[in-house]
Amino acid sequence: MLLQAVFLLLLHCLASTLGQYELCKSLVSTDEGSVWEQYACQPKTASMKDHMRIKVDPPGITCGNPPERFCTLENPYLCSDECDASNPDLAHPPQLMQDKERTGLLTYWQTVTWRRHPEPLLANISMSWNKSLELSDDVQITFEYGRPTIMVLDKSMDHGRSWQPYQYYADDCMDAFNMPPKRVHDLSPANITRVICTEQYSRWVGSKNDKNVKFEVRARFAVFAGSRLQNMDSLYTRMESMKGLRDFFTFTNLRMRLLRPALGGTYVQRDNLLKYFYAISNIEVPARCKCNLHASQCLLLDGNLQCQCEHNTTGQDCQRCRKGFKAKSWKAGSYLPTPNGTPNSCTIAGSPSGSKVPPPSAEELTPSETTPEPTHLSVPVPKESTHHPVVDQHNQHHYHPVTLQSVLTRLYHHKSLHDTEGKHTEPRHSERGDCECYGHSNRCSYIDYLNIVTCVSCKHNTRGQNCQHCRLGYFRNASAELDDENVCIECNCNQMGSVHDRCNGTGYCQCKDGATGAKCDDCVPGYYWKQGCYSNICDEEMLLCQNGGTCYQNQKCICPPEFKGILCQQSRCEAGKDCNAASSLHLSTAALLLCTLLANLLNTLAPH
Ligand SMILES: *[C@@H]1O[C@H](CO)[C@@H](O)[C@H](O)[C@H]1NC(C)=O
Ligand SMILES: *[C@@H]1O[C@H](CO)[C@@H](O)[C@H](O)[C@H]1NC(C)=O
Ligand SMILES: *[C@@H]1O[C@H](CO)[C@@H](O)[C@H](O)[C@H]1NC(C)=O
Ligand SMILES: *[C@@H]1O[C@H](CO)[C@@H](O)[C@H](O)[C@H]1NC(C)=O
Ligand SMILES: *[C@@H]1O[C@H](CO)[C@@H](O)[C@H](O)[C@H]1NC(C)=O
Ligand SMILES: *[C@@H]1O[C@H](CO)[C@@H](O)[C@H](O)[C@H]1NC(C)=O
Ligand SMILES: [Ca+2]
Repeated sequence: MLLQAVFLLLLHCLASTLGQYELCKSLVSTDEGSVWEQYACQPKTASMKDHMRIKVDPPGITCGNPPERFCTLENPYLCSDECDASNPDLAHPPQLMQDKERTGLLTYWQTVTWRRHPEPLLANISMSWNKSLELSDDVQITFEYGRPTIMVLDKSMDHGRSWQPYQYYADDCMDAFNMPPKRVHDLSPANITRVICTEQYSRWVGSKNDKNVKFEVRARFAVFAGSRLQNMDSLYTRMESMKGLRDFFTFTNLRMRLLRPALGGTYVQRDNLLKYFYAISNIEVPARCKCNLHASQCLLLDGNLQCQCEHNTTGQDCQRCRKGFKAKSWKAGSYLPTPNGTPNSCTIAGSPSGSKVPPPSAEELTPSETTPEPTHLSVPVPKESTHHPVVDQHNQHHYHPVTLQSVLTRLYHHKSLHDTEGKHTEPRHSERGDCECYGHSNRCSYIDYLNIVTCVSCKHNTRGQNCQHCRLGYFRNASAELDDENVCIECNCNQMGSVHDRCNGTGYCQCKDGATGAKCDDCVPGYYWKQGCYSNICDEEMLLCQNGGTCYQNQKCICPPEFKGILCQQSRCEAGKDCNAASSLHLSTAALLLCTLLANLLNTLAPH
C-alpha cells in the first residue's frame, strides 16, 4: 500500500518536473480510486542524423572514381591529399556525413574538384526520414575546407513530392539571389517564419575558423521564449495561435543545394582548380517526431520512425482515431492551456459524449432561420419535386413554421399517417429515382401533405430533401462529388475564437473580436491568444513595460521587485517603507528535491 502511494506520488512528481509535455498520462488518486489523467504529450528531441537516409546528386559527384588529388585553399601548393573510392582509407563516401566520429578522427564526404570550371560545381544532398519531424534546435552542417559561397537549404513536408526553400546562403545575397541579406534577429515575431537569405555562414573567415552552416531554430524560438528559452510556455502558446509557426519547423525531408564552393575569399583561380570542392564532415538535425501531441515515444520499427500513439489515436503521426474510436473527428492535441495542454483524445463510438448519430433533429431537416445558409450544395432538386416550391430547400423562406411540426409528426408517425391517408407513407427504398439521396441514405418518406418524397436520416453529415446540403457546422468539399462520403467537411471553428461552430461555403468561420483566420484560431495584431483573443496588455512598441519590467506573452508585465502597476510604472518603495525585495523560493527546484527524496524512499522500500 505504502509502496503504491509513494509510487503514485513519484509519478505525479515526474509529471510536474519532467520537461514539458513528456508524459501522455498519469495515475491520479481521486475519491473513486486511481484514474488516468491524460495530457498533451510529445516525444523527446533526438539526433535525427542517426535515422536519416542520405542521397547525393548528381551521380559521380563523390570524389575518388577515378582517384583524384586535391589541394587546400590556404596553401595551394599543398596538394598531397588524395581521394580514392576503392581504398577505404582514402574514400569519402556520403555516409561519413552522419557517422559517429571517434575522437580525433575527422571523417567526411567529399566531392570531385572544380576541374570543369567555368561550368558550375553543383551538388544536391537529400536527407529523408519517411516521418514528419519537428526541428527542436539548430540544424548544423559542418564543412571542411571552407563553406560554400552559395547554397540553398530546402525542405519538404510531403516526403519529397513538393519542396520549398528554407533558407538561402550566400557571401553576397543580392548578387546570388537578388535578396537583401538578413539575420534571424532582424525578424520580428510577426515575420519569424519568413524565408531569408543570410551572409552569416558563407563568408570566408580563414581556414578552420568557422566550419558550420546553421539553420537557426533556437534564435527563432528565442523570439518568443527569451534568449535562454526560459519561457517555453510563451513559445508553445504561439505554436497554437500563430498560423504556420508549427509547420515552419515541420519537415519530412531536407535538401541542400550546393551551388558554389568556398573560394578562399578571392576570385576563382583558374590555374589551380583542384582546391575547389565541397567536403562535409557532419550534419546535425536535432528534432522530435511529430506525433500531433498524442505520443511521448517515437521508436524505430522496421527501419522507420513511428509514434507510439496514445489517446486512442493511430497512424505514423497519430493523425487518425483508432478504429472504433471515431465518435468525434480527430484533433491534434493542444499545448494549451499550459502546462499540461489538452489531449483531445479520440473516444469510443457510441459513447454518450460526442455522439453524432441520427435520428435527424428538426435542425437537420430545416434551414436555420437565424443564419444565412452558407452550405448550399448547388444541385438542382430532382424534377419531380420542383413543382413544390414550398419545400424547395433553395427557397427556404417559404417554409411555414406551422407546417414544420406537422411534417415532423408525420415523418415519425408513419403509422398514423398510413392509417389516415392510405398512401405511400412508410419509409421505402429508392424507386425510379424519386428517392434520390446521393448515396447518403437509402430511406425516403413520402409526405403527402406536401406531396413530396424526402430522404430520411441523411448520413455523412448531409441533410436536406435529397441529402444535398451539408449539416450546419459542415461545409461543401469542393473537390468531392455530391455522392462522396467526404462531401461535407467539418467547419472545425476554433471554439474560443469563433462566434459559433458554423462556417461559410469555403470553410470560413465567423470570428469574435480580435480573432482572425479561416478557423478563427489566430489573433489580429494587438491581440494575444489565451483560449481566445484578448487585447494586449503590454507589447514591444506602444505598451512598453516600464522600469525594466518584461512583457510576458503580451498578458502582463513582470515587474522588478521594486515596481508594480500594469506597466510597472509605480514604485513600491514609498518613502520610509522597507524596500527589500522578498526572495521567493524557486519552486521547481523545491519540487525536484522532493521528487529525489521520494525516489530514494521508493528505492529503500522496494523489495530487492
Ligand atoms: C538539385 O535539385 C534541384 C531541384 O530538384 C534540381 O533542379 C537540380 O537539377 C539538382 N541538381 C543536381 C546537381 O542534381
Ligand atoms: C515509410 O513508413 C511507413 C510507415 O512506417 C511504411 O509503411 C513505409 O513502408 C515506409 N516507406 C519506406 C520507403 O520505408
Ligand atoms: C520583419 O518585421 C519587422 C518589423 O515588423 C521589420 O522591421 C523587418 O524588416 C521585417 N523583416 C523582414 C525580413 O521582412
Ligand atoms: C481509449 O478508449 C478506452 C476505451 O473506451 C478508454 O477506456 C480510454 O480511457 C481511452 N483513452 C483515452 C486516452 O481517452
Ligand atoms: C474532399 O474530397 C476528396 C475526394 O473524395 C477527399 O480526398 C478529401 O479528403 C476531402 N477533403 C476533406 C477535408 O475531407
Ligand atoms: C467565406 O468567407 C471568406 C472570408 O470572409 C470569403 O473570402 C469567402 O469568399 C467566403 N466564401 C463564400 C462561399 O461565401
Ligand atoms: Ca563524419
